[in-house]
Order: sequence, then structure tokens, then C-alpha cells
Amino acid sequence: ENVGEEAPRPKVAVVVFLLKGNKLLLGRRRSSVGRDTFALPGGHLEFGESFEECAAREVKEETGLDIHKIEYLTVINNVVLRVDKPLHIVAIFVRAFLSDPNQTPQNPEPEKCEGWDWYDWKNPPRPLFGPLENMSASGFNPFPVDCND
Ligand code: 8DG
Ligand code: MG
Ligand code: MG
Repeated sequence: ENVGEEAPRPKVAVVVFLLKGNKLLLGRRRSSVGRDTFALPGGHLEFGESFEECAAREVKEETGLDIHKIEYLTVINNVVLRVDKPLHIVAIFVRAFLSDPNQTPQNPEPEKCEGWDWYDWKNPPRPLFGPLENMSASGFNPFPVDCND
């Protein structure tokens, strides 16, 4: 039973709604999970990391951008029991803002993403990454009450 292979375990990811005015940053994925769908920057929590550290590190690695005012929003339990590649990811969603509003997104991981741009959350590019489409459909609003126009 399970010789030479670990039983699958849940992973933790931190995903970032990076807000700029009334827009947010999305990029079309090239990774195998969710290929060709528009998703937020984010990735897996490393051992010993805080959620804020993970958010800032993943955004920097994936977009070159520096963020601040990182705030917890919600958590989602993602279970996809595919026979070939079962996936269970606990995704922590945060929001954040640009430390320097003049910075523009780069694409340092072109094998993982087609590139980043600012989009309207009320009229997002589609297809959205599955978990994100669910949040959109449920009316989830990542914007603080004071910038809701
Ligand atoms: P890493 O090797 O850099 O640590 O990880 P990654 O390759 O950047 O991981 P990822 O797939 O981008 O993100 C981890 C998981 O987070 C992803 O498989 C599922 C979950 N997730 C959501 N929604 C979103 C989203 O909108 N964007 C991203 N990037 N991940 C999301 O549930
Ligand atoms: Mg990453
Ligand atoms: Mg990622």
C-alpha cells in the first residue's frame, strides 16, 4: 500500500487581489492547472512563512511588483478529486495595493503566465480560473467600502 509514494496531502496557497483604483490584476495562466484561464497572482505557502510574506513574495516573483496594506479577506477549501492528480488546496485570499503606484507589472515567469494587466472585476475577462469564477458568481467584492465606484 502506497509503497514509495506519499499519500496526497492538502496544500496551502495565498492568492492576492491586487487593487489599483477600481481595477485589479489578472493574468492568463500557462500552468497545467487552469491553463488559459485568467487568475490572480499567488502561490504556495513556504515552511515558516506568514500569509503576508507569502503574498508579497509570490506577487514579486510573478509580477515584479511591490505591495503593501496586505489584508486577509477569506479562505476557500478547494477539493478536486481527479483520479490521476487529486488536488486539495486551502487558498487564503488577501487584498493588497501597490507600494509604488508608478510600478507596472512585468512577466518574470513567462512559462506560467501570458502576462498581467488591470481589469474590471465587475466585467472580468473570461474564462476566469474556476475558484475565481465561483467567487465572481457569488458576488464576492474584494474592494474596500471606500473605493466602490
Ligand atoms: P509556487 O510554485 O510559486 O509556490 O506556486 P504557483 O505555481 O504560483 O501556484 P498557483 O497554482 O499559482 O497557486 C496555488 C493555488 O492557489 C492554485 O493551484 C489554486 C489556488 N488558487 C485559487 N484561486 C487562485 C487564483 O485566482 N490565482 C492563483 N494563482 N491561484 C489560485 O483558488
Ligand atoms: Mg508562484
Ligand atoms: Mg502562481
